[in-house]
Amino acid sequence: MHRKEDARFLRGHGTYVDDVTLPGMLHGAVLRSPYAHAKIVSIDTSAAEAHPKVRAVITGETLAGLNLAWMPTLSGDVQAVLATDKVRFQGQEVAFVVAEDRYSARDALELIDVDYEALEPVVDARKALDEDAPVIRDDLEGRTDNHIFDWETGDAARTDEVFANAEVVTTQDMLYPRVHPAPLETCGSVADMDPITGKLTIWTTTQAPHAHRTLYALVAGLPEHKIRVISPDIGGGFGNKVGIYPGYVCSVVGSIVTGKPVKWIEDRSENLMSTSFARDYHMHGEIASTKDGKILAIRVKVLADHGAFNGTAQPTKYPAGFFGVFTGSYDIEAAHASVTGVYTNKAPGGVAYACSFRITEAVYLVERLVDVLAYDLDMDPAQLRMKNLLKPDQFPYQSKTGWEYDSGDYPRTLRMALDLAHYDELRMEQAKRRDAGELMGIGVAFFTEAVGAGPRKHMDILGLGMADGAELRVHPTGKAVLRLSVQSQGQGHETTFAQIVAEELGISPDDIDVVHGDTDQTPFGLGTYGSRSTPVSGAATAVVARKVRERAKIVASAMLEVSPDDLEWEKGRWFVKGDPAAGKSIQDIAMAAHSSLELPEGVEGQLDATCVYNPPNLTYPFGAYVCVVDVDAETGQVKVRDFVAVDDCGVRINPMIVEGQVHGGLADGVGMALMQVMAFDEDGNHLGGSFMDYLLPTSMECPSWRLGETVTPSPHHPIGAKGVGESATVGSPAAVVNAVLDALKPYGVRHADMPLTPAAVWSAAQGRPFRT
Ligand code: MCN
Ligand code: CUN
Repeated sequence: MHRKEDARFLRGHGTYVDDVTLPGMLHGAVLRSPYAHAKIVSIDTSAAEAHPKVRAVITGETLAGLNLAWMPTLSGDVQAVLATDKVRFQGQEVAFVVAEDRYSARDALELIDVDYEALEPVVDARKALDEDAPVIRDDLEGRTDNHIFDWETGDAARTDEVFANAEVVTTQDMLYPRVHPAPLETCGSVADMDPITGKLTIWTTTQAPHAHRTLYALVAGLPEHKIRVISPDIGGGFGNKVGIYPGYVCSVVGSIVTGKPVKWIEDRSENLMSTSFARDYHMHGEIASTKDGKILAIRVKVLADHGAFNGTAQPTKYPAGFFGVFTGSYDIEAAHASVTGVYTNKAPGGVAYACSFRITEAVYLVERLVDVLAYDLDMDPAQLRMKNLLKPDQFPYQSKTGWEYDSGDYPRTLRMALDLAHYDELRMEQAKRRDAGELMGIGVAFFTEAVGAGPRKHMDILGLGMADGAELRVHPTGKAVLRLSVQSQGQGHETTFAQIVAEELGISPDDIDVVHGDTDQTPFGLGTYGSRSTPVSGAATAVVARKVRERAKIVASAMLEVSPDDLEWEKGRWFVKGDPAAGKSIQDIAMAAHSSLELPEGVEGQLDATCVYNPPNLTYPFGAYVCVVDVDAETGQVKVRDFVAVDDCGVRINPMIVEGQVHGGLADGVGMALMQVMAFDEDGNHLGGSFMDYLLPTSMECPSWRLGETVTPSPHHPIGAKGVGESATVGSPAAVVNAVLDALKPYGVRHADMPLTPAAVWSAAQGRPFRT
């Protein structure tokens, strides 16, 4: 089925936040810090205030008077809305100007005079815990260092024991660099505080409207029913739109102060410099095995750069997200990881970008380690994986770090990927090319994700349990409206969620409207990230549709004057067992449910139903990827020649949308592996503030993806579906990097960090003799 939303998106009729225009609306602009670390000595706003079109200039001091200078982050830290004491990263918000138009607001920023006293910045996370490192968070009481948290998982003693007795131990340091989700639409908001009703309406780029509303209520002290958060069409989120940014809060304060609606929209540089980055994990990995390649244990130490405020979004109990799944898809004896988080003078964030809560980092780590082990053992990396993959009869599988993988048939999926790629022929071709001095590489990666957070007894964000609501109303004529707590940023929810209802009730998807992204119109729930919409809200949708079906059964039994027990369901109608002609369609039943038909005692009319779904477990999608690259030895340029991706996300609701999700994620992977990085100079200046420097992949860098699929339903999900929105971003970087390093094998290069730009590839090969 084609996407219902395409009718408006492809014709340019979407409504994004920047399309919202209200009568009398004013425009805001943010003054940002040019320093990574500096004391604010004074701020003089008088010249800006004198600008004829300026209506208000807001500083940290203004906010402090309202008790709004600091706001809570999603990780229980606090973050400056506008700096009061000092600035802690380049691009940090210092003042907010509200003017009659966007140009005047921007012009007035230049009239604000801020006197800074530069401080030494902490740029390298590896130096953040040095004795003499400047303390970034001196706002926090009793702070004498830049340490945020230590977290560990697995069994350290058992792991050490296995390592001590192992025949082979291989270690590798690797960096998963800082990257940015960079959605096409930047972040923004339009805040409208109605001075008469006292109701605040905020149109904003958010993946989690209900969670945002509750946070605004807690921060601003406004009652929740006086706040309406509307997330209209979103031009890509990729995790960038999970958190609350200072600009959103400033637009609200701007509206309160001026009594007019205030719009604030970031430009590209602001988006890249100040909003949620992703990754930035310095990882030390060790893998133990037998001489013939049976993997025994994995041991990991991570240093996590969280920037100036700990703003990562993840369930409370998991400061390193779901990095705990770093044992990957393998049957091992023991595992242990420790993660230390530190503050640096960089923008906060830390989870965003199709990561499934740090599973991207975990998969990259284990898939690089396996390849490094293959290199050391001189084994074929595909065979090494096949030898160690979990077997179908091991599911549900209890991992050594406490996760329960719900279902899988890994060997079948890997075999399919290798067959589709013609793996054996590729290896023969590679041998020939090497003889001719050419660099060709074949990279394999296998991943398992844990998505659909999550069971309420284990998971919450800022104390809010991770369940989601769904509400289904069936109108008298048999058309329906489904109301959801999750929000689509381009994933096609209006189509796929209508399809779930259609499948359960036999109503055409065209007759089912999906409403989301408006807290006044939808039930509470924690929103869209970590590919949780299908695992959680998709389940809620199936359950609510089944409730409607059961109500329809009672109405049908009254219509047909038989006992409900004598009725049988076939898609779209209830009929009398043994008499298929005697039946009622769901449309007839809907009309009867609203009519004067006499229903049994205690049965209400209408067919509407609601559900709150608390998932019993996460879902565990998986996949096998094969990437083929050609590398130009003289320039270091990498060309991705072929990419085969076999994904298993359980039952697929809309295969076309699933493929689109996979295509997008594969492009992300090529981008991260080969070109994307947020770099900083030694003063903490951000070097990737535009798309001239921060490189996104285009169709030129991407091959024509070749996809395959296996279907292993989730046993605990009502329709057997698992999430897929982030799978390819999680699984593909390792495949690309493994391919490039496989190409460089003749030079004896074992590892090189992303991004593998031509310069990085060329340097890695320099000064090393080529050996076939
Ligand atoms: N789907 C399906 N069958 C399945 C699983 C999913 O048909 N077995 C469909 C779903 O119904 C949905 C889509 O595939 O329409 C993605 O579903 P799901 O895996 O549940 O992920 P979410 O809807 O929760 O989307 C979030 C996920 C995340 S966290 C990021 S980051 C990301 C991603 O989706 N951001 C995206 N994909 C994106 N795609 C676009 N176009 N834009 C983004 O910002
Ligand atoms: Cu981590 S990016 Mo998505 O979960 O919104």
